[in-house]
Amino acid sequence: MSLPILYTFRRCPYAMRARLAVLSSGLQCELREVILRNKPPALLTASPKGTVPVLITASGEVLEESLDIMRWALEQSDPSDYWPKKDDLRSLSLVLIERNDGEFKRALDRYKYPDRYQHEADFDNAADYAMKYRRFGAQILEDLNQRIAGQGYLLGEQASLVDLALMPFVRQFAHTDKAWFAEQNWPALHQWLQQWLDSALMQSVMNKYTPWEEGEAPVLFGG
Ligand SMILES: N[C@@H](CCC(=O)N[C@@H](CS)C(=O)NCC(=O)O)C(=O)O
Repeated sequence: MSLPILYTFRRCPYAMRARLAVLSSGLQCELREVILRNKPPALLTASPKGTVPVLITASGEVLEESLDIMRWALEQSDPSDYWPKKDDLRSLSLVLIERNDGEFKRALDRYKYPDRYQHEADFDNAADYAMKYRRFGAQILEDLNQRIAGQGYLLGEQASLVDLALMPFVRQFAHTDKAWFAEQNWPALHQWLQQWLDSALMQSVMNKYTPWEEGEAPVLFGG
């Protein structure tokens, strides 16, 4: 039987969350590392929108949103109970992910790469623009810190899909200026991030793979 195929890019936070979920599910996939500026035709044929991650199931269904891939994996096998059973926790997860992928990602991109946004109406100069968006992002991080404080994870005392979904983005924000991040009064968030970064799960997810080429022997991931 053919394995599901996961097109991914090591440093993409959306692809990271998909790999985190697949790995924690224990399912096995064929991993295809992609270079974003040179996407393989097989990926674009399966998913013309051209983003990663993309997962093609064994039956040929194409999942082209990271959250769909996470749910696809955890709905089949979830040994760590990451996908909450209760409706209210599922709804809260989706609200937090939507804010992350919308407002927070927007702030992250403008803080990290201000020069790319010179055409925007509120752009004055790169340094001030970056700081403005760092402040927006920091408000959300402040909220995450409060949610984690006293319970350890975003939804409670147990890690969940929402921790996996947000962590790669918090990591990117933190790594943009590590000294600044470390100075912020967010002890719970600092500990939460460090714990994920040190985890065996995250270490495996960050393994390096050479970019995939058509006709190569499959690279197995997870399982
Ligand atoms: N909503 C998508 C977003 C995925 C996304 O934007 N991925 C970026 C890389 S981090 C991408 O593939 N961009 C296309 C490109 O840079 O060519 C998801 O959740 O999977």
